[in-house]
Amino acid sequence: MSRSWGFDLRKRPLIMGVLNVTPDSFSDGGQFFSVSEALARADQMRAEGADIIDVGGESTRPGAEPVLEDEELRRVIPVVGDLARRGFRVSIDTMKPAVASAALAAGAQIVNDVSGFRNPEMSAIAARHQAATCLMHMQGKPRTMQAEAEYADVVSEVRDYLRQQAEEAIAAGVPQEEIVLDPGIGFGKTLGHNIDLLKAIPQMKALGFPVLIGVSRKSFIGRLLGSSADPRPVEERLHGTLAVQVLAQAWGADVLRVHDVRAATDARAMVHALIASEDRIEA
Ligand code: HH2
Repeated sequence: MSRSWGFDLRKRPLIMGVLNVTPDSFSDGGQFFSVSEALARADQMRAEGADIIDVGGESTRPGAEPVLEDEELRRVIPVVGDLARRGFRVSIDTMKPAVASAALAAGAQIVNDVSGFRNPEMSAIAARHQAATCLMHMQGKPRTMQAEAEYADVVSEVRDYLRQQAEEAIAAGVPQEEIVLDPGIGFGKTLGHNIDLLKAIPQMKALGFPVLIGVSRKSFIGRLLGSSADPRPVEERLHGTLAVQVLAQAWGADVLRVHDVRAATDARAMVHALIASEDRIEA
């Protein structure tokens, strides 16, 4: 299979289902930590309509401790290999070149790097495999990023960073038509920054690349539904998540990264039916 995002000609956003093979992810840590639990979860997400499964072995939640390379490999490679053999479109969520490389060799199609290829080895690996990529903006590192969330103009800083990372990746030989950009909602951003970036999806798209948005169950939703001191718990953020995903789709997001696949595909279908042009509906 070619290494591509496989964009839908009907122009609906792709749904990327989150598969965290971790003990400590912020909303589902420990739930899919064994290979068999992870595979069962992937099967369920595919049955619910996920277009891509995003496999991650290191939590990037604020404050998370880094995971050693061997441990990350041990968590994700058996899962990636099994899913790829069974025809899933798999993305590998990692910042580590060795993990990206092993996952691509095991059949992953897409490298999803929350640091946006800060490590130039990532571009070299993606170029060697001619892989599809998601380049995300993150300020700082997960362990400390929320303490460092400061920008003069968040939209232009994030946009300039993404443009620069995309240019560097292309210069290194990463296929341009397979690059997707992501403003990195919740990664070194305050509540206000997240809102500004979501409203700026059309400006991000103006860079000429598809845009991925990941808001599922994130803390800014908990804080908007409750308060900063008393946020809505993570398992009660689905309705808020869907509202944001609906708007992101209407504003032009091309990929939505979600935990609740059935809810997301239903919402996607409704938005598509209501706002798509007629030729798209018939396509
Ligand atoms: N968010 C998370 C992880 N990876 N990748 C992209 N491209 N965009 C995102 O917004 C994004 C991402 C964080 O969510 P989750 O995987 O559920 O949590 P954790 O990092 O704790 O495993």
